[in-house]
Amino acid sequence: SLAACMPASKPYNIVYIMTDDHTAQMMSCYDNRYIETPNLDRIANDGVRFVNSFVANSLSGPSRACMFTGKHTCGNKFYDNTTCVFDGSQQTFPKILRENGYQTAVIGKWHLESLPTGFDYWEVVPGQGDYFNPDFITMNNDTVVRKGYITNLITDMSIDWMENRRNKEKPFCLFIHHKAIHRNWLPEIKNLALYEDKTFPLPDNFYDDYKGRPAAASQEMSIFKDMDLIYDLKMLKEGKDSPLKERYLSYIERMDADDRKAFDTFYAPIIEDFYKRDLKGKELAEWKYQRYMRDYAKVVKSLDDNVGRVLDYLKEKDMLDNTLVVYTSDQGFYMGEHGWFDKRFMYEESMHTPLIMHLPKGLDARGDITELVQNIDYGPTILDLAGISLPEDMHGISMLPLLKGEHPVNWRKALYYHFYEYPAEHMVKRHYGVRTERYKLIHFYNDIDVWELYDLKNDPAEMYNIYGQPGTEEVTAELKTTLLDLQQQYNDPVRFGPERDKE
Ligand code: SGN
Ligand code: CA
Repeated sequence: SLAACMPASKPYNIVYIMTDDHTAQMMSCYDNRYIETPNLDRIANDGVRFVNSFVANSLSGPSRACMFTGKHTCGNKFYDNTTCVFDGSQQTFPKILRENGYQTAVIGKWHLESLPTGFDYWEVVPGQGDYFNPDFITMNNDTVVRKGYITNLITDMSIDWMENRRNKEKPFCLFIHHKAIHRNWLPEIKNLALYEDKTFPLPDNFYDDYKGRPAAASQEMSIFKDMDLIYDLKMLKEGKDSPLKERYLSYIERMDADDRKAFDTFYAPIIEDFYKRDLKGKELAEWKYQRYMRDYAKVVKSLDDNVGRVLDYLKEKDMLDNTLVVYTSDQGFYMGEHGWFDKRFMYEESMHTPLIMHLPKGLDARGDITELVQNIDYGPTILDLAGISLPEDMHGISMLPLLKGEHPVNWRKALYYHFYEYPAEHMVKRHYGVRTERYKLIHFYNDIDVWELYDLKNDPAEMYNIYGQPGTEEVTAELKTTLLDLQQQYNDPVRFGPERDKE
């Protein structure tokens, strides 16, 4: 018959763009208080915006391992950035795509310690990578220096792969993994002067006293106490020292001479003014906050421009109708909420991660999607989109029905979270917990045994730990049952106690 002779509809391509530490507060499609991100907004405006999108473990390596395996940390065994090496022989969704005829590539930040497996092409930065003239590890395990600013370079290489290096007979899945917006927020030279006139509003809970939240009280990620004046805030001056000064020098010394000159010239009057004023207390805290916000915003600017370049390329090549474009981050971040930078905690700003998508023809959802989703769902979704049946051992579930505009009544009602990197930098205690639409229950364990309960409807900023308060017995019991069910379902051996430490 005629129908049998018709070619099957072309398989979808996937362009997956993931940044590091880019939080929804700093995307205008999520939050209009701070900055404009017109290119990211293009994705959200013609596609979908997930408003309840979360990670399973708010830290780079673990988050990436959850994403690639579709499994919680207990299933992929990449617990933390500091002691783990990703077992690259395990199942990942890029491998499954490849076995099913896809071309796969990853370019940029990798951060899983072992080298990438399961990709037709990869070129990744060692560890965190550098903003200026960064090193890259190539597929034959050479380290090469590439000249330029990292966000531009990763984009150039990604477009080059799509245009010149891939097998165009096959559908593809490309992972564009940026270093931006990671600490220490070194802006591209041409963006240095941006946002200097802007005064960012302080979050309401900038001066949090952490009452009733001992784990929040003992962290080391305070803008006021822990942010390094030289390394983070660029206040380099003869005779001034700081704990991370040497690291800072090693980063800025990578710049070309003319870039370095422009960089030093830009900061000179700010440094001069800063040391002259000799700020203390709240004035110093708020000065640090403004500099942090400005640097972060400048780094976002390069990112947004480069996302625009990728979208323009796909448009010019007529690929948008056939390509799913995903934009997300390895986790959210604190922009001064609770007085903090960094992430790790199961609190909203860092458990949340931005997730917006441009949808190819055939997927009709538009606007906001409110269902609870997590980064373990990305693999199942992409496999499902490619028409590949899902392996049974993945923890995540396919979001494809949501992308078709459906709202399954039996969609999950609770998300599981588990963070392990302690004792370590920023000193956020180990914890696991459960988040439903309305509530969050967290158990901090290891060298502490503290439960926290938040009513996100009445207390979205998570300032009032209501665990143990009269009237919460029933909801607490329900959440504990859900938590245990999830720990059993995902086979997490740590159940209501520090069992992993005893193994
Ligand atoms: C580095 C940063 C930390 C950050 C971790 C993890 N310190 O160690 O501030 O929390 O990365 O970030 S720095 O002095 O080296 O900048 S992650 O996103 O890679 O998990
Ligand atoms: Ca990160």
